[in-house]
Amino acid sequence: EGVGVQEYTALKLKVKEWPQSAKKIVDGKVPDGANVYFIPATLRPETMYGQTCCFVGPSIDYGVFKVSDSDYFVCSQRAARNMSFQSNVFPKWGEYPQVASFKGKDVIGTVVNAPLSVHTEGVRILPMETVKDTKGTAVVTCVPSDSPDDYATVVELAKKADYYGIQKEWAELEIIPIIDTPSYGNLTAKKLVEELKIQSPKDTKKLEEAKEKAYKEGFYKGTMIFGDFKGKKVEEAKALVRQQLIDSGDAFAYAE
Ligand code: A2H
Repeated sequence: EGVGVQEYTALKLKVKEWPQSAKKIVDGKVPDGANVYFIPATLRPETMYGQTCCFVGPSIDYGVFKVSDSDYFVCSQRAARNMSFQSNVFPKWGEYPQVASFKGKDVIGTVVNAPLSVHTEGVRILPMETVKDTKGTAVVTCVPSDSPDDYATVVELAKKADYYGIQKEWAELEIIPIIDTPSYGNLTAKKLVEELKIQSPKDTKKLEEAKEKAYKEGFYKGTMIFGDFKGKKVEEAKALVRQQLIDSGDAFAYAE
């Protein structure tokens, strides 16, 4: 935002199962047996234990980009281009071969594996109307315990599952406490959404306030109560979880 660089952690969520309707997107374009990953960009890698789904913008254009013979990434074309000028993703500088394209709404219901998430059975790709295609990768992983936007969105999706064309239970995976904070307890986002009486993901002004409060409180005063760095301050755990994800090959640095 503004001047300076945003240092994201780009996470690799491997597709386990495409819905029938999405199979044609990759059929004949991605070789059988190759891995396809949705790539959300996050500023809160220490919260990845609590992923319950992953969001795409339903009307946003996405691409499938070839990284190697065995690995393909899903993100916005803008993000793929940016990645091609960072040395850690594509083999050739400035090249980001695109093999397929689709709209977010075409892949709703896809099951992906979310690294570190307690939901090891996989999580669903779901729609989020407020995803912007002008920042990050236009893929947003959902951590409703700590992100007010994510919490408000899963509540909305479960409430109007039919309208969004999803199964209600896809939006209702268990939300586990990951970080304890002095002011908002261990489900910071839920607490703030309720306290500020946020009714929907479209309450943008209140959500902005909630986001600000959650971020400050979580980052500066939070303590990990889950995972390998349980007991450590969030300020310290953030870099440790990020490095662990990068070392295991489940994430990479992405800046813009
Ligand atoms: B964060 P910044 Cl737990 N459109 O990750 C909308 N939101 C986007 C996005 C896009 N194109 N790309 C990334 N984001 C979200 C975790 C998280 C995040 C938690 C708490 C707060 C939080 C789980 N979602 O962000 O505008 C992503 O959600 C609040 C700032 O580039 C990413 O980190 O500063 C964050 O917004 C990036 O926001």
